[in-house]
Amino acid sequence: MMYLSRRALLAGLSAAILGAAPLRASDPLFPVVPDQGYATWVRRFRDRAAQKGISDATLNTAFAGSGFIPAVIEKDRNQFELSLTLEDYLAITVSDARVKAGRAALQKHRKLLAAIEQAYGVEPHITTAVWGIESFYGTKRGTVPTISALSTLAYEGRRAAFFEAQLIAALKILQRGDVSLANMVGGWAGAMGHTQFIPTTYAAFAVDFRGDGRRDIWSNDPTDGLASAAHYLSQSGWSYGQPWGVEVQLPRTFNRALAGNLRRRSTAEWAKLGVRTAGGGRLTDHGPGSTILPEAGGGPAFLVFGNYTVMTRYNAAQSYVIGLGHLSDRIKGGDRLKTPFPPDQYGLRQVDRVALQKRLTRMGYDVGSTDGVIGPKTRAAVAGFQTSRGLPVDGKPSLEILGLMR
Ligand SMILES: [Ca+2]
Repeated sequence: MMYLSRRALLAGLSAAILGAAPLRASDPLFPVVPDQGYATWVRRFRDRAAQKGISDATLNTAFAGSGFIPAVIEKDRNQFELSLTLEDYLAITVSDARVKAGRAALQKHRKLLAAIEQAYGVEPHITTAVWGIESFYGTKRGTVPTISALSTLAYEGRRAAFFEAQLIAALKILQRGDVSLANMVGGWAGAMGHTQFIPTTYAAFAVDFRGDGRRDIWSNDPTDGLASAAHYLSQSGWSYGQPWGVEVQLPRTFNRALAGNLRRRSTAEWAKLGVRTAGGGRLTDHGPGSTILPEAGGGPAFLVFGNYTVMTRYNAAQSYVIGLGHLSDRIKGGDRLKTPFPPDQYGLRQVDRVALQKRLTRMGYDVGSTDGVIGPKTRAAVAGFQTSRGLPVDGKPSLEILGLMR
């Protein structure tokens, strides 16, 4: 059965009941609203698009079913992900649920993943991890209409030139017939399908793995999406069999100036400098690598190799690449990181934060999920607890507050 969220289902039903225009792609959290400035922008954009080979017919179809989405602009202005610590980022992206689902996906799709490995030289646990990070194994591909999202960002976004190039590439996809306008949906910033390709990445790297004539990354069948992700990594220089990186233990005297992902040395040189495996053993030689220490206050360190740099092609953020790499290791059966992270700004470790959230939940407060990531809901719950006990109210968790809940 086709996957449809309850929201999408309701939107479809109401359109059918109202007998409105034919059902088109829409996301109730990202409604299209009329906007005069946008309409004027579209009229001028059509000339630029025509010069780049987009036909009138394609433009008519695309813009008859698309419009301005203010919620996309709001998202673009509030990107909170940038402020997460690595520990919090990993709590979300390499959660037990995502590891478990990844191991199940690896099993379920092992024949397809093996065929992709054969074709592109990218290991099944790596392709599966990209799938897991990008769309939780296809279950969160996004339902925002891509042409509306990209035209909104090109019209009013921070990076107009970038998004106009993405919009042109998206229109070329429609023009070629790889997908219909109604099915061309994805994230609010134009990333589409199982492995969340932006249109220019799609143009350069998407493949039609079974040769049925369409490069289909949007439908429930993950074949083309997964093959396209592996093809992208392969074309970016993936080395088969090389780890992305390994967790390491640094000597207490380690000179931090030697760290950084462009400062490469041989394994023998790192060993001479006192770098060991996280368990304290001898390093295995996987080729030249760099040492990275993601958190200023301590925590896990990694020796990363060429494949780490390949992964930055997908997303350059250090947390992202470590999350992707670590998830791939866990899917393959690997352990959690060995080195603990230092206490956070509140003096709490992850185990304390989870305990605090669980106690607040038992008291009836809504903290969202008990993942150890302190967000607005947990802070509001702490403020509620402080109020109920007649304490000064600042919404800041602490060991003292945790103690009061025992
Ligand atoms: Ca295909």
